[in-house]
Amino acid sequence: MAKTDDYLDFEESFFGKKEKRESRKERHLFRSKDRSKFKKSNQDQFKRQFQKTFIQKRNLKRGRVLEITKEEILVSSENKFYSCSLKGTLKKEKLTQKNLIIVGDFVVFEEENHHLHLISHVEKRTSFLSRADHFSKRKEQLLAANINQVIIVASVCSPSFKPFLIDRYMIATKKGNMKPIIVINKIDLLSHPPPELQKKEIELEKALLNGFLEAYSPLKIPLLLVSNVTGENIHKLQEIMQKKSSVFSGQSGVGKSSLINTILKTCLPIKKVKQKTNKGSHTTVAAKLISIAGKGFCIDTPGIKSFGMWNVSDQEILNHFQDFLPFALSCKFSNCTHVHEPGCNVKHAVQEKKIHKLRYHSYLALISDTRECHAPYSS
Ligand SMILES: Nc1nc2c(ncn2[C@@H]2O[C@H](COP(=O)(O)OP(=O)(O)OP(=O)(O)O)[C@@H](O)[C@H]2O)c(=O)[nH]1
Ligand SMILES: [Mg+2]
Ligand SMILES: [Zn+2]
Repeated sequence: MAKTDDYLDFEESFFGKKEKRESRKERHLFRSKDRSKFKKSNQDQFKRQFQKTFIQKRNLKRGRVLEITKEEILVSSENKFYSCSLKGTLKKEKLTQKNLIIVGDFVVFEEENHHLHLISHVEKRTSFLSRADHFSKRKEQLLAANINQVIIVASVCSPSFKPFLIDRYMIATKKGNMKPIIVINKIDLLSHPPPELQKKEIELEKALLNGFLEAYSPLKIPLLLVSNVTGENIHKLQEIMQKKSSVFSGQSGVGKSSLINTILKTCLPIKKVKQKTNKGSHTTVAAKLISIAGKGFCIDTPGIKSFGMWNVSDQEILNHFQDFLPFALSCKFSNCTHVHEPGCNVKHAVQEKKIHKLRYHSYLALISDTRECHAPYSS
């Protein structure tokens, strides 16, 4: 959306499409009051000032969504909390998105009565994390908004390490305009395994992790091996989170809430991984925004069953695999997809161990998913 459309969008939330003329009148009046300040070249400043005046004049409030439950949307504004719901006109706009509003959104709301507040406008997001909805693959499900970085949490042994899930997260992270940070938790289990884990399983996990480190360390993506039990590298994660907004995302049971509890001294509920299935218990049920003592934010999210990428093209997947590029230049066909074509130099580089096989297998899995209409990778 063009920058100048931002405030038109804002006005439309309040006036509706039919009353555009009224909103235009109001905007012109506002501009004419101080021509010197708002030159055409300074649309951003104009938009902010117009919005501020509009909010004050109508007794509206601006705040940030902290939590969304079945009962309410909890919004914080100037250190106070408000229980809100969505205004009817907004709900009608549901098109391809499963949810119109998400934790981290900046919203404008109005008081309907003492207990009820109605959200009439959701501000344009600077960044967002989304995936294809688990049930209806044709809908986009937003997970969090207006954040700097995604802490992609995985674990070893319990639940077992799933390297392929990480590329999916990284693609969604970059598409949503954020930075990925990979955190592999429960590293203590490799040196001090519980009795229920067999030696063979531990060896397999170690080999998988070593392969992953070999393949992904050269990519220069921040990557931490941590343990919430021994405290290994927790201070490094804490440093990364300072003065930033981060969203913790990953499978159920990998220890997202546990890590947040340790770092931010919160009391988020946590639950054991089910021994029978080696899967998490889906303990966190709703995303929650927590402030870091005035120096940033952190969002805890429910563990996901699957992460289907939303609206990602083959080219976007290929762009993610920058390490293929030097080899792809020498493929026989310039439009080689590196899947089935003869004379593919990428495949040759995999055989020669110049591209790590884990990277190539991850690429193949992602490409095959886009062919199957964004089918997700299930745990
Ligand atoms: N051994 C070990 N266990 C851990 C570690 N971190 C967390 N756990 C345990 O893992 C289990 C699951 O932790 P949670 O924090 O509830 O996991 P979660 O990712 O928030 O799970 P959902 O809310 O279901 O998405 C708990 O029993 C924790 O005590 C760790 O570093 N090492
Ligand atoms: Mg949790
Ligand atoms: Zn090729």
